Amino acid sequence: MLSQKMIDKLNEQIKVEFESSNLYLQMAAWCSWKGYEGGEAFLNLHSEEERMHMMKLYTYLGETGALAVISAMEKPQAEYDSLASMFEQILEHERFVTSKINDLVALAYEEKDFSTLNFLQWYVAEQHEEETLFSSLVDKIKLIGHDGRGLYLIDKELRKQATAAAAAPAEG
Ligand code: OFO
Repeated sequence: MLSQKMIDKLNEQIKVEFESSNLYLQMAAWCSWKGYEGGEAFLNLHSEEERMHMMKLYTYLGETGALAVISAMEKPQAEYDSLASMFEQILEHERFVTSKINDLVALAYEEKDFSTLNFLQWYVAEQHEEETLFSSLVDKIKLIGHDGRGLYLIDKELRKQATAAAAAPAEG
């Protein structure tokens, strides 16, 4: 059985994951608007992944007899200065998500809640993977540059990443 404090924090994380999903969907829409088809495909997939992260929390809360609560969402920023700055923003956002997961892990330790601690290990590994991915994309964008040809190559790289992610077996 989870403590009320843990239930509240897991519900806060549901909001964080849902907002991540909405943010990436909005970014996908901006990419589509700008003609970055690779970026759109890549961010659409990431939006779906974040929804799956949210659903894992929802399921865990239900399994432990707690009520999952869906909160009001912050409206994501609709327009971006450039593809490069958008990806820097994503990396910053993922670092924020990691800090929220770390807070949850710390609480689980403090409460000797080993079931939740075990459940959270998946998120710890996932955040490591996502920070590595986005940090390498930010580095690539810096390296390639953002003139017309650079943007074309970045968009191509994002299309490649989206295709690889779509072909990978679904996690869960
Ligand atoms: Fe990309 O963040 Fe979820 O966990």
